[in-house]
Amino acid sequence: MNNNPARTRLLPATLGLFLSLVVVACIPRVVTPPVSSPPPTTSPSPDAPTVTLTLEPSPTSTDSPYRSDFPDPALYNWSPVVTGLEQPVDIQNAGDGSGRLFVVEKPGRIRIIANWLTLPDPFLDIRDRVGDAGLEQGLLGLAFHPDYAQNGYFYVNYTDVNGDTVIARFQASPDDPNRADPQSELILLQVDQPYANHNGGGLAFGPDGYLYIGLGDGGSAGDPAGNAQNSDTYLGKMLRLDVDTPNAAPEIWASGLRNPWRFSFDSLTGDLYIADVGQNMWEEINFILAGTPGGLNFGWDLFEGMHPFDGQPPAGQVFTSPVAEYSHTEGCSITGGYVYRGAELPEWQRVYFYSDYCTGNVSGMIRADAETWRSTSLFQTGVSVSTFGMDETGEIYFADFGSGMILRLTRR
Ligand SMILES: [Ca+2]
Ligand SMILES: [Ca+2]
Repeated sequence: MNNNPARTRLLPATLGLFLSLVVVACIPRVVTPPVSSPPPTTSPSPDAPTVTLTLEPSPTSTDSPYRSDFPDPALYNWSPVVTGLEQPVDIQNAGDGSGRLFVVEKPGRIRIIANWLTLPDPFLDIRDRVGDAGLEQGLLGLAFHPDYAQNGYFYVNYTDVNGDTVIARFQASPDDPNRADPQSELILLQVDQPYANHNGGGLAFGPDGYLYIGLGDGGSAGDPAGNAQNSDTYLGKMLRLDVDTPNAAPEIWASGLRNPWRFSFDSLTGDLYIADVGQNMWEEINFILAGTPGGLNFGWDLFEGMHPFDGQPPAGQVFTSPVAEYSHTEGCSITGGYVYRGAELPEWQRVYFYSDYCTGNVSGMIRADAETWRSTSLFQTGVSVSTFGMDETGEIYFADFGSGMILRLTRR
């Protein structure tokens, strides 16, 4: 797979815990829009996606983005919070001061954890319109409007009974903060899915107030239709949507993605981390510094991770390479997480947590300096880590898909 040893130094999985995997991104890191981006159009429609090249707000933090090492993981536990949820795939908070966690169950419900207990009645139940036959199908993502406490709006990403992607808004009940009306659905976007897999599924509001939507390449294997590099489809893209303007069309924010399974914004800096699931050999993490214009191309399917995959890149086209990758000797399906920004474990500040669904290893990634990222395996959980989540105070959690358990990082 054309692994260039000058670019990466990969350690075999048998070396076990606590050995650093150092990945230095030497392929030119791109902070300008690709030269071959199509120009923005003035009449966006779902069939003619637009590419937006506006500048994001610059980060306001003066905190250093760098750190040189990790805390000793032996001093920490992942402590069970609740168990018994059904196929949890997302964990979110409403940002409304309630302290609740909202867990997305793949078959089509959202459950509430309050005071360390799962409430018996779901927050939302839309199993009647969710198709979840495939492993990668179902109710997949949730994001709360930044003004949720005032307007009660939240957004979901699911595959419907036809297997197609739906992005929809719902509203919490004005009478009961623990219930939302399934009939309040307002569909904002539908995207045809040619295959059952690679539906992406993540949602997150960016520091610009837009809703970001992660979509996979449509599925099968090897992106047979070339969707991720085709600017005429939303498949294989990161979209962003102005949800506060009625009938606004989504914009293509970034392209060249295979199946982004969990992306998140650093809650302090606004930096964006996108974990993209690999095909045959390489799992990857992409990083976009806050303030970077849209229009980046992350390479799939011309590249898998940092390695050529299928076809010759067009002359003049520039690609943004991942800041970290690992091979299928160490896992098989990345689960992206969050940069820790909580208060209880300040020694974990600036560490980005991620995992691998197949191995259950929870890893951390840090920026050692402007050019160097460092990753290390931290915890061997032995379970299927389907998603991470953060509560309102920035403490970090993950979900075990198999047992339906939610666990929280705590000091021993
Ligand atoms: Ca699909
Ligand atoms: Ca890539």
